[in-house]
Amino acid sequence: MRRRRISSLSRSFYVTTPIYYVNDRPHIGHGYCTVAADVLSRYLRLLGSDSYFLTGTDEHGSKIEKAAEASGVTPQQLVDDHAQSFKDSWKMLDIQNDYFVRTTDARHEEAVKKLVTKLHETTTPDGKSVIYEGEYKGLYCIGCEKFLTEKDLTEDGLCPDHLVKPELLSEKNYFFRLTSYLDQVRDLIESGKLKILPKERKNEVLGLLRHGLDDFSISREKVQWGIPLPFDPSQKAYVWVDALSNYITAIGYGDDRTSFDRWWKGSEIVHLIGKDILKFHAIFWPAILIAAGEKTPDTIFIHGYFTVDGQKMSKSLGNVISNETLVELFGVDSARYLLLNMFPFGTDGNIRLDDFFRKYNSDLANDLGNLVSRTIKLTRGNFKGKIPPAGTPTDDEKDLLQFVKSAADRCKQQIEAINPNGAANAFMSVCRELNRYFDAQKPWALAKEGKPERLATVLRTTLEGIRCVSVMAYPFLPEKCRTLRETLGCVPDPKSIGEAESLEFLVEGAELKLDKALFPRLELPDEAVKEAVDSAPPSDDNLISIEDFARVQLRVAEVLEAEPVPKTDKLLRLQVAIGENKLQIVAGIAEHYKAEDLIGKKIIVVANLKPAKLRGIESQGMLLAAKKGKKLTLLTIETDLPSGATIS
Ligand code: ME8
Repeated sequence: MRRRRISSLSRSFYVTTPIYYVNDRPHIGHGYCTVAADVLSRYLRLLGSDSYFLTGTDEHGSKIEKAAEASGVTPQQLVDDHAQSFKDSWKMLDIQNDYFVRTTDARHEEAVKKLVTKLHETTTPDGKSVIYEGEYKGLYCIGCEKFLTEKDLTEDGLCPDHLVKPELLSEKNYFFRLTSYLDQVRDLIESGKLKILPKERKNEVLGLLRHGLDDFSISREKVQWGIPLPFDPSQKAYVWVDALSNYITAIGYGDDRTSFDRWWKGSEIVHLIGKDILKFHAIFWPAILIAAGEKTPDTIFIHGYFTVDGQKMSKSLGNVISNETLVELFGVDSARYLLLNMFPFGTDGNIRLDDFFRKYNSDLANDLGNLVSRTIKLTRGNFKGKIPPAGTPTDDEKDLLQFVKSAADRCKQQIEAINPNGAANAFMSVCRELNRYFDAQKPWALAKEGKPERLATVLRTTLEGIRCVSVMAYPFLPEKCRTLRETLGCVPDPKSIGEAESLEFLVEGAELKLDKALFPRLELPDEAVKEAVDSAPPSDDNLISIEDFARVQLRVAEVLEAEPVPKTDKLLRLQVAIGENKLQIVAGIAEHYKAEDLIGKKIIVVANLKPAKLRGIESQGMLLAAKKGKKLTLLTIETDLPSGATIS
């Protein structure tokens, strides 16, 4: 049977991430959704579609007001600084968003005013005003920026997400008549006109709708840092109304009709979000759009959540992994690949840094990187590093071609189903199949047996297969694929997935230029988890008080003895004197200092740490060192202060 060609999608897509709260610093949870949107958008282009990719920051509301006050800066200073850290993080991860929206942009603020004015002037199908004035009494969680009911709270009366007591609020608010639109929203979702994926999430939303929802407040009276309502400037737009509107204000709602018509009305709208904000996106947002007379989104995909070592990532637990950490450890492309491929896109997953190392080594260093190295090595050894002729294909080559084509087809289907992880599995399966083919054909034996024609076919076919991988993997690993393609003498950026449908593309005689391993194997560092978590940047709610800090006893200590801990490359055992007392410290510094060079040095230690065992040896303190990437320097005291002196 002839396989069908991969049809090009030739459609237009509008792909968005949530806009992230700027009171936080970017971490791998934000990185996860943003890299997914980037991969999706790049893939859609490879499949022949247009794509517009939006991300940005959510910058208004009481949360920001409070964070700014706590840091002694103005809200504007805080949001400018934090928005920049999101932009920097996305640049570092090679994210190619088409626009970065900030809710404090004048353009966004003006468009939000137009939207709420429009809603204010509109009546519901049953003739009531969409916006009406009311009195709100209820519990409000600033962390969530939402009202909670008694049933939402934990047994101790706390917000289940932030574990803080919500505030009791009573104020004049404007309300959106959600109840008049719930039937229409349910019809949209039930009919599949608005797809909520994965389908368990669709059921969850339908469950919420069955349960019934109330009208919701769209303004706040006591908040200063927000967009004033044009029809009552004493009230500020509720952050969620302000935030959800970003999806239309960023592409020209109210100020650029051509762009708005093209990307909102004329495109398939795909919102990627986490489960925490499902109700706002799947119910409130479509209802607002229906009321405003605008098209509703086509797809809302709810991706899974990372937990770290079994716990929710949270600043207060100190287990937040930053995007920088991942890039420092693995490089940009591998960080992108790893973020998206630890578990399926629609399910939650627990991660540990050492799982990232294992995945890197098995997929990238081994299945892809090693395949490339050994193919190039044999080509160098037998054909002076030049791409050999294809020769006559046997059934083995024809089967391989079918495998590659069906993998490219699978990539397309997975992207249409918004499953980047499925597309990655498809191209990794090609790597594994190429390895199987290579091992079965034994090109090293063909070389020994003096069969240059067959050897040429096997190497050429493997190189062509690697080129196909460089197309399918390109949205995940753009820089590495460019390098790989240049090595193979191809244009760096593949134009279309169609290039992965053929095993006859390379130019015979072109010289292979790769001179170093694409994905060198990485050692799994013992302390990776700890270091990575420690390097998360400080943020507003992991600040500690002076009293907390005063409990830590920092003292000058003199190193009396130092020796390597047997059977490890990293640990040294030190005996230090702190005045009259002695402490034993086991420290992971053997790669940076020789034991004998430490004797006599005055260092700084935490002297009141609970003892812990490392490799069976008790460690009674901790020494202070400065660390960046692989470089580590102990903090030492160069004056004549005696050991035992306190640091304050
Ligand atoms: O909710 N695992 O912003 P936010 C995976 N401003 N994804 C995670 C994650 C984790 N551990 N933590 C966060 C807001 N995310 C609002 C959105 S949109 C109009 C307004 C991702 O900074 C996930 O996509 O709390 C989640 O939905 C988003 O970050 C929440 O970001």
